[in-house]
Amino acid sequence: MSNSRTQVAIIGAGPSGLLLGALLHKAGIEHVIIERQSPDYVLSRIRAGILEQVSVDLLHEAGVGDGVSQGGTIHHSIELVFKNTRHPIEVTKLTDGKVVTAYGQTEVTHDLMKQRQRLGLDTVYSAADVSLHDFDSASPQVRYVKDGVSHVLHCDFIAGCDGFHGVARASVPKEAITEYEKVYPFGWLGVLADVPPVSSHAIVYANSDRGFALCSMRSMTRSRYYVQCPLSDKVEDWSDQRFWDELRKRLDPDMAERMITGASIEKSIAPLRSFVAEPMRFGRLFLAGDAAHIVPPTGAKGLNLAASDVKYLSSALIEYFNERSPVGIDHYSQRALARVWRAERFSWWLTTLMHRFPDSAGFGQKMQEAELDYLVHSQALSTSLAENYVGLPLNFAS
Ligand code: RFL
Ligand code: PHB
Repeated sequence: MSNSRTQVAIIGAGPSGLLLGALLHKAGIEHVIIERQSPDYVLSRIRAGILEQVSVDLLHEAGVGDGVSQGGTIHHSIELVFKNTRHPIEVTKLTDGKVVTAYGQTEVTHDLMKQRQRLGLDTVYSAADVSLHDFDSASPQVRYVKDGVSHVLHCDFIAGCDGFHGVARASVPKEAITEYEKVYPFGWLGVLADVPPVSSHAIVYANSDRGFALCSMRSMTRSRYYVQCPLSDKVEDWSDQRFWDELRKRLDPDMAERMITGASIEKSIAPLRSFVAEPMRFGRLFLAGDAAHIVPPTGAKGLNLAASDVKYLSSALIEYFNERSPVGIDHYSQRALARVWRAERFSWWLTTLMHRFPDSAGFGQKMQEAELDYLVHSQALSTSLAENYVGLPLNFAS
């Protein structure tokens, strides 16, 4: 059995954990990250692609802004497709100059991992049997097994950054936590391919009578596309040819014709879910990112919410250790949840507007078309879409 000590034990080396580690290190606060998977496995997960300005600013603050500055693509608009027709929403014009940046979660993770390596920061990968103890006392511990040896890490605080299926939220007594959840009756089939994106200046969100489709990108030579599919579908049901044929049918004719196809380099199906756990603090344990909340990917808020949680949490911990003030940690949960619920609302609204629901043929479909018509002709509703898409400010009245 080996014993060690740090100030903050971070569970999970996804974007939340890595970003929190970088910000704490910069402020001179010791931490260790404990991750269940190997570095290669963490990097193999293809997920988010769109960063709000708040998230880009945070990457710069954490000292890893060069990657996104050099490799990111700035978007000034969104393309909405419905009834086979394309309608641009001029996001930048509607938000006094704000933009989003297309830059992959894989790249964000890679940039943060490289920085940790360079700085010699402590990350325990492939940790087994991770468990959390005594976080309702002043001396919490994290236990884990690495290469057959048991370890106890003593700390002042634990940050649960271990995603939706992690151990942190599951360690909280049931009566101390309230969970809110909505599961959607479909999934997204995603394909990554080394072909130029059909739209490199804007994400395309398509509502079609065959279901939702999305065209995104990772670079000028790498595309990320999705189609709505039944939850019962398996990746093996979808040959590349079937995927490209289906995607084309859900877009407007011009885009369908311009679409360049190629062999997929990744293909996966993700279920869609809205989920929030309240509160986000339990004594000396804090939850951040997907460990505390999930949004359906429509609107691209998941990674961005993880980043804003980490901004609030790192500021609170820095205030605690460097200014001896508990005000930030006492307000963390309330502050983070105010922004979480607004992003939950936006993601739920856009998901509901853009997808085919099994029970909403006829009237439901007409309501979607009427709302989309209203949206593209109304400055008020377009502005609401745009200001949520670029991301709400970090500080707003709640
Ligand atoms: P992660 O990325 O799940 O990382 C958690 C880490 O914790 C580890 N872990 C454990 N470690 C130790 N002990 C345990 N017991 C552990 N259990 C788990 C895991 O191995 C993992 O490494 O959570 P994090 O860091 O909070 O980051 C959240 C984001 O990954 C997520 O919100 C986004 O990917 C969501 N998302 C999107 N967000 C956006 O902002 N923009 C997008 O465009 C966007 N597109 C998407 C998405 C998510 C998708 N899927 C697959 C759910 C598109 C898709 C298809
Ligand atoms: C992506 O690039 O993976 C992506 C973009 C926009 C979304 C969801 C996912 O709304």
